[in-house]
Amino acid sequence: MSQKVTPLVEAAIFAALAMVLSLIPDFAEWFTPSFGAIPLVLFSLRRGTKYGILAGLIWGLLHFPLGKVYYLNLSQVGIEYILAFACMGLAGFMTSPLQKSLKTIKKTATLTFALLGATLATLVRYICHYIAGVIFWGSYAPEGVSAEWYSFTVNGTAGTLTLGVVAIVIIILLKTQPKFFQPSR
Ligand code: 218
Repeated sequence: MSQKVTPLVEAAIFAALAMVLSLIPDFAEWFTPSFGAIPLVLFSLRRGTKYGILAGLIWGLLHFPLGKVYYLNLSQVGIEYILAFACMGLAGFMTSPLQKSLKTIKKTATLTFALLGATLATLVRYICHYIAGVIFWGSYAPEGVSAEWYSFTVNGTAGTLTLGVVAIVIIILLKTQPKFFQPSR
């Protein structure tokens, strides 16, 4: 396959994988971690920000034909299903330092860069959900709870749990398959 299409094909595959994991039911309502973030962050670390954002966009857009969008209004959907998912590609900021440190067998540096990328991506995504939560989801807050605090607890918990599951998989993959982060073409 031509060198240019390989990362594109991978972007489509990893976006599809992310979407399949997004079909896991929300067992803890909005507190549920986003399992789809696992393949998306791994792919972004492997291929960088440009392809990561592309895969994030595809993942977000796949929610529409599958009828998995929680729709309140257009701006909310734009923030939460396009912007927020695209932001997951920001893990790719760490691709170059990660790949350099993998060449030098610096284990701690390698792990730090990978986890930094995962943290950046998850943080920025859940800041989008926090903002959307304050503006659009405030009426769902329990009696006496402010929109800000409600959105912070809900999206803070979901974001932290998401980063947790992503971190576990990154640690395992760096130990067992470090070559995943060093594509040969
Ligand atoms: C307080 C609150 N409740 C619900 C939402 C909506 N939300 C949160 C997280 C992730 C997603 C994308 C689909 O998984 C959505 C729509 C919110 N932002 N804030």
